Amino acid sequence: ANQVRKVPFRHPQVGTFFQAQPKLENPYLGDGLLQRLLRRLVPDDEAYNEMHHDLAKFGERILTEIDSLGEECEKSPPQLIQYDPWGNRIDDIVTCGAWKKLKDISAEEKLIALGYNSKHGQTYGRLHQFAKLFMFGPASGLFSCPLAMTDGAAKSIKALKADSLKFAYENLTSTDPSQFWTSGQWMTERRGGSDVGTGTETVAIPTGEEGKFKLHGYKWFSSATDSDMALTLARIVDSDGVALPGSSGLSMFFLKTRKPTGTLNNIQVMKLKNKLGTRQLPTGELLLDGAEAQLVSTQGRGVASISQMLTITRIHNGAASTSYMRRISSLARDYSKRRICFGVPIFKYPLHVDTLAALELNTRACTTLLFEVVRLLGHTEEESQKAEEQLLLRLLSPVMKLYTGKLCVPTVSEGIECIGGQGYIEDTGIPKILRDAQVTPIWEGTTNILSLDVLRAIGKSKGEVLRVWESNVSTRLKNSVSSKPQLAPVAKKISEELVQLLDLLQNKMVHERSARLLAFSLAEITIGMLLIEQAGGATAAKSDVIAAERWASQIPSVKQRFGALEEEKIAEKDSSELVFDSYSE
Ligand code: UCC
Ligand code: FAD
Repeated sequence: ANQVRKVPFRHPQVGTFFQAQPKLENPYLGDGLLQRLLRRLVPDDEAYNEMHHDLAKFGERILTEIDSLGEECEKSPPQLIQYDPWGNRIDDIVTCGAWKKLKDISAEEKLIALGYNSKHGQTYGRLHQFAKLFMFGPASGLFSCPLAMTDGAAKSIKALKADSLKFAYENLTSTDPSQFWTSGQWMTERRGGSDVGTGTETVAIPTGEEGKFKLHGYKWFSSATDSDMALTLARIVDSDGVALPGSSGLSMFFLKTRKPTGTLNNIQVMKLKNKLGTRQLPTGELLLDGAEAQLVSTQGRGVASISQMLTITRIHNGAASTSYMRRISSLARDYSKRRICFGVPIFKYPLHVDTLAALELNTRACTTLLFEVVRLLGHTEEESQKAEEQLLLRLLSPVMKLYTGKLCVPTVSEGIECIGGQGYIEDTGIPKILRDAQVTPIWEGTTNILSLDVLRAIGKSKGEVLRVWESNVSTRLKNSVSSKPQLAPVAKKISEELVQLLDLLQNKMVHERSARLLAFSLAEITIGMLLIEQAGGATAAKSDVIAAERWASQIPSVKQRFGALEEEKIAEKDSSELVFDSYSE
């Protein structure tokens, strides 16, 4: 009767219960779809086994080494030291040790080289490379960003076939950390990032030496400001100091960021930007004050030339967007096994599992679209490349970038909610996923700009690209149904959507205002076909069939999507009325 009950929360005790921490999975071994997809896309056993072992090993390295380096980059963001103690302007961008180590790891793990030198061919090389990048993304402390631009620069320089740039190509694709270079891509200026033709004020003044210029201008956004080189745009001025306006006045230039002495190449880093996310990444404003540069495009073909680079960086962007979805889905499913609410682990609640399934479906959808574009990239780089695949790559790379970028933000947000209040706590490392995801629909072309790019691709091919797309999707749907007749109803739904979309296009119901709707429909129909193909393939799991069925039943129909615009229910003037109600300039 005199017993004293133990009081668990009496000072200094804080109770005996501690929150369950979601465990990071090996991003390869924990991703069944990725494994099955690669097995199907790489039929050669020897090549596949080599890739499989490398990816499993790399997954382990991410768990044991890389992920914590990425965390350190978030905790120790880059700093700009503009002056030394003696008053000299130095513009030193100080990055943490982990950032430098991630650069070394990128070379050692061949994160760029795999896309250029693979003994099993280009398609295999690109698939292997992007599987690694996809795993690396959320762990990389945003080193994925300089890698994207490095890959884009390597591809552009390779295409130029210029002896004078061979050394740069070799550095960009090197596997030796001491030789490995990264590249910047400086397009955006104060006046505009979408409208580069009007926005570019940078001028290029000939030095008198063949192909050599001095650049003067202000680059408003430069990520990876610590890179070794950059490709950039400027306007060549003639002897009267006059330059052509607009896009046709732009040319592409190569420059090294530092002189042989190690000082900056007449470049001043004016500031590092204070950003919502991507805080690990040194994004600066640069004043080019006579930076020495080499003209590397035909004069006036700057935009068309840098577009090669954009195709690559946009594919990397899709890999990053999708990788954020995979990371949050993986953490959320693990958490569901550990977190107990109302007496049972939350995975026991069908409502919660439906929520997780929606995350998983979005992730799978984007994964299949990403690897389709990667496969096409590899094919178009093979010697036997086909014009049709070139067209498909041109259409589907902006579609994939915009769709994955758009979907990753709500998907990551929902995934964070699945981890409850802990998902919102900064030092869990989880909130940064949402911050970093939010940039992917913005940089490398916003959703609207890329939707317009889809119209540009269709217009430039005079519609041929759509004919090729239609025939490709239809044939692959038929093949999947032949190998697994159970898929016939799902394939029928996707075929019907395809027909509806082509009808709209034929009747010219697609115009600038509906460019987004078109791009989303193209993405969702293509994904429908890809999920069905995966479900009908030799490596299919039961969950692949479920994913295909769910996708087909949940995507909005083309009719629903375009209906309102088509019937003029959304009049242009009404949108303005809605937006600018009570607004005064
Ligand atoms: O944001 C940036 C870096 C961020 C960091 C890297 C992250 C990577 C992912 C990391 C993951 C973590 S760099 C800045 C990115 N900036 C953009 O993406 C620009 C967005 N704006 C556009 O894309 C616009 O549509 C423009 C600039 C291309 C529009 O320019 P124009 O001059 O008005 O366009 P035109 O006149 O229609 O096209 C000029 C030529 C045409 O060729 P020709 O003359 O032969 O007819 C076009 O067909 O360029 C061609 N062209 C293309 N070709 C234009 N776009 C493309 C394209 N996408 N592919 C092929
Ligand atoms: P704007 O062009 O001003 O767009 C504003 C809005 O208008 C957008 O929603 C857009 O979709 C819409 N819009 C514009 N035109 C149209 C149209 N015709 N029809 C319909 N809608 C339209 N750039 C580089 O060159 N190099 C870099 O390394 C780099 N790094 C970056 C890093 C970060 C963190 C960020 C945030 C940006 C970076 N950028 C970089 C810039 C980036 O590419 C641009 O911000 C982006 O392309 C958008 O351009 P903008 O900011 O000028 O937006």
